[in-house]
Amino acid sequence: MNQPADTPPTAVTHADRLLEFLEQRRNTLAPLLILMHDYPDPDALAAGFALQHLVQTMVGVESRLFYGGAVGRTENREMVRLLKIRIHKVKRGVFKKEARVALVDTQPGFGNNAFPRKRRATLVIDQHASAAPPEADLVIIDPHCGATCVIVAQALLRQAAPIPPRVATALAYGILTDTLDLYRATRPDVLQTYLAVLQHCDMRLLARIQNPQRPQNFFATLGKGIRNATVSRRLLVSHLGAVSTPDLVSQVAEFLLAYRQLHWCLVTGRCQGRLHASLRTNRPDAQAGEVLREVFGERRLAGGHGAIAGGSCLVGLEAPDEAWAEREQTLTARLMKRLRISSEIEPRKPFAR
Ligand SMILES: [Mn+2]
Repeated sequence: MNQPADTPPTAVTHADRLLEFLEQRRNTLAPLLILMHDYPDPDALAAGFALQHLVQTMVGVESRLFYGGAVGRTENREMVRLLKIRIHKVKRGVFKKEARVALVDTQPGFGNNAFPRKRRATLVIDQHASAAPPEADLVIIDPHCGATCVIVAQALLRQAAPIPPRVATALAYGILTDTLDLYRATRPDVLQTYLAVLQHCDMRLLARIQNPQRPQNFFATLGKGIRNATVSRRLLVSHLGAVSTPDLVSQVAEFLLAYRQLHWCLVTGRCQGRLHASLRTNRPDAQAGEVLREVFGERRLAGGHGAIAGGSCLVGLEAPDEAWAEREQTLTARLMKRLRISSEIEPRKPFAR
């Protein structure tokens, strides 16, 4: 066993519960479908990919990995391509009655996945706290694990078999991105798990995923995000207008949060009839997910944790420009109110020419 030392009882329990469940259900797991959230991030991809590997090696069940939306970020596309992660877009009819569904990095009832309402899941593995426990045969929710893929990694590490380089590389990158380079890895076993998978990593592939070559539209969108930025007190807001993928919205938000003296950053982008918003904060105790849910008004439209939140609302494929602008302004106004920033101060445009 190559289980990390100092694993606290809770983490052991989660990994053990998962292994026990797979063992018990080994003859009734097929056909298994693993569902990630829409616009899957590296943590969702790593959790799904590692679960697929675990189920295949441990109980011999082949599964397929599904997502909604798109894989947008250049890093994430490179992750999928270089690690040869086979993912399938959710289409109508994939959730057949006989299919067993495992959700990773999301839950039934969350607005960010394609899982049918009122359907019971087989397995849920997630790091996001939820108001009501999801309907599933096994539910593992650990809000302090840093990244959902940590839970799957710990189960894999408790197996005698070595972790293949492609799976280990996915896990390492998933942990790094979800914990902001381990800054949010507050529990010792998260760091231990990272170090344990790192030993099996393909470092060259990891470096290529982290430093990809980027297309023209990335720089065009980033330039727009910088020029459009307005600052009121410690809040920066930037509306990108039309974007090719919602991942650009979160990427620009992360980039702009680095502007000195900011505490909060909100970036929006219009994509396929929906207004996508990303909220980032560097306040240690802030709950960005809660704040963004309040700003959206409807709870299921947004989600997140600590420093990171995202959400989207329908505006309409044919909506006129005024409808989009109105929604952008409403979100901004509600966020300012929530952060107690007076709307009477004229916002600065620090980077406009
Ligand atoms: Mn995650």
